Amino acid sequence: MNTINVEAKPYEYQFKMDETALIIIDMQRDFCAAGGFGEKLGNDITPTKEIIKPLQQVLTTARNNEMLVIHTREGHRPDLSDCPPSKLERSRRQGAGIGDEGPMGRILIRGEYGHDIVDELQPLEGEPVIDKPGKGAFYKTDLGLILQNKGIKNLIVAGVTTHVCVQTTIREANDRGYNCLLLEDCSAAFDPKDHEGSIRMIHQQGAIFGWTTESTNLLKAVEKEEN
Ligand code: TIU
Repeated sequence: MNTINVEAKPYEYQFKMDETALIIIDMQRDFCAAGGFGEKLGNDITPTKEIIKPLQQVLTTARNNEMLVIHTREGHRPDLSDCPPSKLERSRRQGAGIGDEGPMGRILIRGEYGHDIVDELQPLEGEPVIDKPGKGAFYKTDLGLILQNKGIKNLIVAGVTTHVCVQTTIREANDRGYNCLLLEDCSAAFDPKDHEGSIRMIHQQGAIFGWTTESTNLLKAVEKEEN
């Protein structure tokens, strides 16, 4: 397989299609729709909704090129037995009680409508969906095992929110030896300042945690390879 070169910060990101996974973090209704966890925490969900369209384009390109696509969802068992009491207590104090009834079902609970991925980015059959109890996608999941078994070395990362689950996952991946590329316009935080700060933290000091770029740069690089 040929090496694909993507214009990125702080310098060019290189990957081979068969050694790379697109990982889409927590594009759940609970973070992108009214009445979900994100909104109940006191946030404006406009930024998380806005990335659905560009992310759809990246997802289509990844699928067309047979890149491994992995989806994650943050959430808990209906009996909350996998939810740390400290997390539960803080969510309740903030008015976004995990497990409370909302307009899309119980908040952040597996199997509920609000916990699932938005219609536009629904996984295809066979694409791994990682259900995670924490912010990081590696913590208490089989993500690492799947990546290892599939010979993955690079992660192209998108989703929500940039400063919470996306950044936590990139930090976890970095320590495990993966080269991560964050798609800036396919990830979002509720407050743009948190989004911008995360981008800077990731690519600073010579890609201390990884690289960042706009999705158009990725699509351009892949298109060049296709021709
Ligand atoms: N609160 C917030 O910004 N995010 C989360 O709680 N979870 C994820 O980022 N998925």
